[in-house]
Amino acid sequence: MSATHGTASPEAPELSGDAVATHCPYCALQCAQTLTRTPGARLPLEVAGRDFPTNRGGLCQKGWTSAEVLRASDRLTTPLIRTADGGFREAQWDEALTLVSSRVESLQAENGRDTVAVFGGGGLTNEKAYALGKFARIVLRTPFIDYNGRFCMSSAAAASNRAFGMDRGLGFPLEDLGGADAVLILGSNMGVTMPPFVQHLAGARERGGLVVVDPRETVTARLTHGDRGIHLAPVPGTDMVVLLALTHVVLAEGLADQAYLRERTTGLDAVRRSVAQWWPERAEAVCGIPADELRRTARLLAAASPSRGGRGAYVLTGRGMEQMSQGTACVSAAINLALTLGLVGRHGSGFGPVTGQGNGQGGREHGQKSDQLPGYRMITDPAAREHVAQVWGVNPDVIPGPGVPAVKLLDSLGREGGPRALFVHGSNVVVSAPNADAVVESLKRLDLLVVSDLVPSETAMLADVILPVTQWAEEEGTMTNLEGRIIRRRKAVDAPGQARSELWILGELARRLGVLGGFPDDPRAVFDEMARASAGGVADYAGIDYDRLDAGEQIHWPCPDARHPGTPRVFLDSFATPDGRARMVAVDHHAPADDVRADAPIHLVTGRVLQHYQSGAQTRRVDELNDAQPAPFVEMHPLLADRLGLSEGQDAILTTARGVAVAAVRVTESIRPDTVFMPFHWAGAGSANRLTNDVTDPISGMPEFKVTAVAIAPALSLDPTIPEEVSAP
Ligand SMILES: Nc1nc2c(c(=O)[nH]1)N[C@H]1C(S)=C(S)[C@@H](COP(=O)(O)OP(=O)(O)OC[C@H]3O[C@@H](n4cnc5c(=O)[nH]c(N)nc54)[C@H](O)[C@@H]3O)O[C@H]1N2
Ligand SMILES: Nc1nc2c(c(=O)[nH]1)N[C@H]1C(S)=C(S)[C@@H](COP(=O)(O)OP(=O)(O)OC[C@H]3O[C@@H](n4cnc5c(=O)[nH]c(N)nc54)[C@H](O)[C@@H]3O)O[C@H]1N2
Ligand code: SF4
Ligand SMILES: [Mo]
Repeated sequence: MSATHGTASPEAPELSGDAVATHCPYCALQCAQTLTRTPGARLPLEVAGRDFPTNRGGLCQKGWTSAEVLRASDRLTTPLIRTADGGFREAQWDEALTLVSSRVESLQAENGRDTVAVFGGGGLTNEKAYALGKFARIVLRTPFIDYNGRFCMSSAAAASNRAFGMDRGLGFPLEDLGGADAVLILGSNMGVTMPPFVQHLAGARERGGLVVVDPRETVTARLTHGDRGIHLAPVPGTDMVVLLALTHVVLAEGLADQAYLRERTTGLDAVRRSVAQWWPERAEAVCGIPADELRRTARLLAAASPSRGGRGAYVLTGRGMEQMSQGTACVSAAINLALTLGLVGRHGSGFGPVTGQGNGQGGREHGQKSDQLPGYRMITDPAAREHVAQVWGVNPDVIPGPGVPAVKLLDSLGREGGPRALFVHGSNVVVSAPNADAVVESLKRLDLLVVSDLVPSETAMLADVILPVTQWAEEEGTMTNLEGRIIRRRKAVDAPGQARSELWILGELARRLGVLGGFPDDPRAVFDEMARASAGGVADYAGIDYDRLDAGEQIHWPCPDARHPGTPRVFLDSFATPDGRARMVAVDHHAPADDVRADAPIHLVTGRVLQHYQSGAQTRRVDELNDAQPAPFVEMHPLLADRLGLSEGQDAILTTARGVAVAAVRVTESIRPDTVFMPFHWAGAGSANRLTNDVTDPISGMPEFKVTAVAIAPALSLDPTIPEEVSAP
């Protein structure tokens, strides 16, 4: 029987004996997949899309080809230990783990417990993320843990927390979007980064209400063509000004939802004052969008809002406006607009950031963040420490205080007083962290680098010890998707060689470091403990267990007890703030930290292409994806290419205050002539993060990935100061 017929529920479909219902290994849409075992075939599994509320059976090219990564030709299948000549040799688990634990013990004896740091990832299952946070706090007893979610959701999370007292990503099921008259999308290119998401925009498009804000005319922006909506292409880094102007128009033209603002929010007066100076003509001078377009957009959104008789409107944010040194403030400005229109905590309308990584939501709830304990609790809160310590069976004093956010952590490695050892689980920072050349230097300063991965990523290749782990179809667990919906990842095949789950690895290391018990390798047991640790917290999973999920229940947190159905829509009654009201926070604009100037006159923005995922560690190992997008490139407008003397396919040298990169030119009219775009999926000479700025948002710690000033020249005029590695790509 097919998964889409009969009485089967979306999470417990009736499948044949050889088929397993699970979800895609990659992004936060977590499209549902059916994996069918294919004994004897080249790949152990066949992948098909499965009907589910988020993807409705659809998958993107990465999802279709995901089984290839299971059999990547250089898949890690045995622990590897660095040799004196700089290579690696194969080792048994016992030798590798004992080496790691004895090195950790001696480094900690010499320098103190906080000489060891941990870097996690938003791709880890909830169970692994929880175990990793617990391992850092009560086995290593170090405050220094953070993770790649800092690069991803930190600004959105910080702004949601301060406005709503809770960060649940989208506070509503994706399907709700379909009923709205308008959807405003700022800095997300989901047509490329989450293709099946686009189905949910059909309603707004039909009614001419899709608004996309992006300096490029992306696949997503093109969805507005043909009277489907509006594309606004601001100067990079000026979304704040767009939002201040839209809010200005809503207030000035009497389009705000005054009753909602009175009953459900605080802080309007300060916001009103802060937007007063951003009348559309003034905004136009900064963001480059004609004042009339700003007015038209504000009126379109207002007409869709429930207070003006519309069917509803949504405001969605993506990394394009969040990965800024003013990222948190930008998201606050988006929230202020949504609140002014009376959209949040209401059926059929809403606000939300579009979470990125597979478990980007769950990964930020269970203790990988430097200042956080499970259940989205703060590590500085005595009651939270007490509760979690009791679940962990330790004295609260054992739990260290807050550490530092990712960029600062990476920079501190091996420096005076900084950590001398690092465990990496689920991130390829050599490619994905800002100012990547400096990150490589940081990693080289370490006395001990231990990387757990599926493949020999660029970061793993710098390690002293590499530990091979299971992936996706080889393990059980849970993920929390972009809607805060908890879903099951299920095992379909055995892992090759000696690859082991990191739940097992962490337990073995704990034992060797003298902590007996508390680190089971059974994901169900870990989930149950995590649920108890989260009980009473903001992200409350206490009422969820594998039995409920396996019976097909669709549960969104918070879910405080076993009879609770979960909370698909948050804030319908009140916000999670002390007074139940949403807090509007007045914000103002500042230019990017590294803004265009005479010797770097062009805006460099970075992002993604369809075929590659993040640092490319997984997707660069899939032939079909690699053939489609084989190499780094820089996208530019024909006018700019002309001015720079560059043509299609020619190599350009890009120089910023951090570094130099070389990439092939792609000429396209779909980008502003003052801006170039580079995807960040590659290592080496064309690695975008050699160029990006590691300045961070003061509140969230988010780096300014999305905008920096760059100088560009044809690769012919090679400067002798350019490193050889770059000049000979
Ligand atoms: N194919 C693919 N899909 C993915 C991923 C992947 O690596 N590859 N990663 C997943 C993850 S972790 C994430 S976080 C999401 C990210 O998903 P998105 O946020 O959709 O992805 P990006 O391409 O990083 O950025 C989106 C857009 O921001 C625009 N942008 C740049 N500067 C600005 C600006 O100043 N203002 C505005 N408004 N826009 C700007 C870029 O032109 C780009 O089109 O994708 C997820 N899905
Ligand atoms: N210039 C620029 N840089 C960016 C961004 C941008 O837009 N522009 N976006 C940022 C964003 S939003 C993100 S999310 C980051 C992501 O960048 P990274 O943190 O580098 O993410 P991935 O490439 O997904 O790396 C995951 C690694 O973990 C491995 N892995 C997968 N599953 C597991 C597992 O279960 N356990 C273990 N131990 N390993 C596993 C994979 O093989 C891979 O090597 O990049 C950021 N960097
Ligand atoms: S959109 Fe995301 S979850 Fe869906 S198939 Fe593509 S990568 Fe996988
Ligand atoms: Mo991300």
